[in-house]
Formats: sequence, C-alpha cells, structure tokens
Amino acid sequence: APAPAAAPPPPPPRRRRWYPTTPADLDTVAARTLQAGDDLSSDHPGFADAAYRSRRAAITAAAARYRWGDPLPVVAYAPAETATWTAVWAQLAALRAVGGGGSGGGAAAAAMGGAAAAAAAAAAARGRVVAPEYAAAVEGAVAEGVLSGDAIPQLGGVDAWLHDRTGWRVRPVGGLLSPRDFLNGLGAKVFHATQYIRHPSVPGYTPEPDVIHELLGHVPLLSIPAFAGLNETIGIASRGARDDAIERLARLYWFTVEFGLLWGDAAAGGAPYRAYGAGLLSSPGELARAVGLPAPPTAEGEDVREGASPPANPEPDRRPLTLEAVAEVVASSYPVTSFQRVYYVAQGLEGAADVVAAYARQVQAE
Ligand code: HBI
Ligand code: FE
Repeated sequence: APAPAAAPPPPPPRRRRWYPTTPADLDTVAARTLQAGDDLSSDHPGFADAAYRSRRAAITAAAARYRWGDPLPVVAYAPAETATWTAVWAQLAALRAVGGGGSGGGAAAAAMGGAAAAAAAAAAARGRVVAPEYAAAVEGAVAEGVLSGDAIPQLGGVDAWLHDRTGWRVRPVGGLLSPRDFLNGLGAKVFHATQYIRHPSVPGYTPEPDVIHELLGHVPLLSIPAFAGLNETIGIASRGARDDAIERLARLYWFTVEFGLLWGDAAAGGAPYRAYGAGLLSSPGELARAVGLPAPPTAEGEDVREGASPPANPEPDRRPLTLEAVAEVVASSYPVTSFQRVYYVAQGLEGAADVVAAYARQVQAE
C-alpha cells in the first residue's frame, strides 16, 4: 500500500520582531553607536588630532552610561569649544536674520495688533531664507535663556523646554546610530543628541552630527507641532519595518528633515527658498548655497586648504517635494561628506508633513 503522504510541516511560529516604543526601551539601543568615525575617519577634520579624539571619547562615555530617568549629562565645555559654538552661532544668526527685519521685526509687528500686525509680520518674513517657524522658535528659546550664542547649551535645559512644547525628549548619544535605531527613537518622541562639538579647524562643516547640529538644527524644529509630527510619523513607520523599508525611510528623512527646503515668496520679491532641514540650519556654507545666497565669509582661523572643506560644487538642483517625487527620493543615495546635489522643496512645513505621512502610510501597508 502506498505510504500515506507526509503531513506538511507546521508553519514556523509567526515571530513578532521586537522594537522599542517607549523612551525607556531605548536603553537597549542607544549605546549601539556605529564605530565612531568608521565611515568618516578619512574625511573627519579631527581624525589626526589626538586631543580632540580623547575629548570626544570622554563626552561620549557619559552618554553610553546614561539610562532613561538619569539626570542628563552636564558637560563642562572648554573655552575653545565655546568659541567654536559662538563663531558658528554668529554666522547662522546672520543668515537667520536675512529678510527678517532684524530680531525686533516680530516684536514690533506684535505691538501693532490685529491685521496691521499680520501684514507687517508677513512683510518682515518675506525675505527670510529660513522657515519662519524655525526663526521664531530660536528667538523664543533665546528669550527664555534656553539657547544662547555665549555658551553651549546643556541637554537638561533644552530637554525641559522641548518637552513643554511638543512632549519630545532629548537623550544623549555617543555618535551615529543605525538608521533603524535612530528612527525607532523618533517613534518614541525621543531625539538622540550628541554633545561633543565639531573640530575647530573647519567650524562651518561637520561630517557627523555634533552639538551645533542637534541643538541649533534639530531641536528648535521639534518644538513646532507640525514638524515634530512629521518626525514621529517617520519613526512610527520604521517600527518592525523590513531593512529595505528602513533604507527608504532614512532617505526620506535625509531629504526632508536634514536637507529640506520650502518655497519662499519670490513672486512678491521675497526669498525664493527657505531652509528647514537641520543639516542646512547648522551649516552656514551649505545653508547659503541651498537658498541661493553668496557664501558667508570664512571664519577667522578656518582651515581653507583644499580638501579641508566640502568642495564648492556647482548650482544644486531643486525639485518639488511631491508624493511622486518621493519615489525618486527613496531611491536616491546621497553624499554625507560633501554638499548635496539635489534639494527637495515643499509647500510649507505642513506640506512636507502631508507628503511624508502619505508615504509612511504606503510603507505601513506593504
Ligand atoms: N544617529 N546619533 C544620530 N544622529 C542622527 O541624526 C542620525 C543617526 N543615525 C541615522 C540618521 N541620523 C539619519 O541620517 C537617517 O539614517 C535616519
Ligand atoms: Fe541630523
């Protein structure tokens, strides 16, 4: 008699991949930084500077010891570190003020009240080359003593300020996280922030995130609800996502949160583009280039040897950020250690958030 057909093997148990969803969960991933300088070593301006490397290591050691609920590490910055912060702050403050009618523009408009105030504020904002919400957030943080050009802010004050506004938290980290770990953090409304500062030889540029990038680039934007929501949307879509989806979300993050532009008000004689990407808002040279301004003067003492700074490549492409364009975005690799070749331009922060949300829904339906 024929042997009975063997029963098919039972299906393997459906394993649900674990992923962090709360700030405390991030204790398991936050110490998993990619080898410091692995990708960056040959380009890193501090690579050959032993004192810089050991200072960076001391700061990142405290971040590695941090557990959720601990007081945020306080760094006693050296005068030379503060000087780097102050020099970059001054360059960025000048770009932030372009077209803004000076820092008093908004206050003068508010004093008028009503429609006149709205019209004056609109006129004052027309020439801005940064997102007006970003300029307002920085001005607010300065007024509250949370950010200042005179000292590198500590994470504790920044965290409390941010949490009051959007419920986001800041967590110290020792360097680059994998895209998956970093994006999972956003889903938990946690922003991982480095505390060391870029090498003083090239203050206008850093190949890895540093305290200027985190606190002056990212944090003010995360205090704006629509923009915090955009970050959280990408983060939630990353939960348990396949590796190729993580890669696509990381590219979407890069071309929006890091290097995004908004349409300005060229028709009314204003700036044609306004930056909202944190990579632009923390890099005076690339910010000026992205919005079509002349390069800011080189800081005193800056290393201007060939190769010390990113190459001054030609006029970049600027393309509208539409859901159709996102297909191109998520398929595009990008340079990390030079200026970008392409920027994507959105219709306001809400427009950017809408496009990101639409793509995130596609990823979650895969
Ligand atoms: N890690 N610490 C840290 N900071 C970032 O800004 C960061 C990161 N890892 C990946 C990343 N950013 C993004 O460029 C995307 O890959 C998600
Ligand atoms: Fe960043």
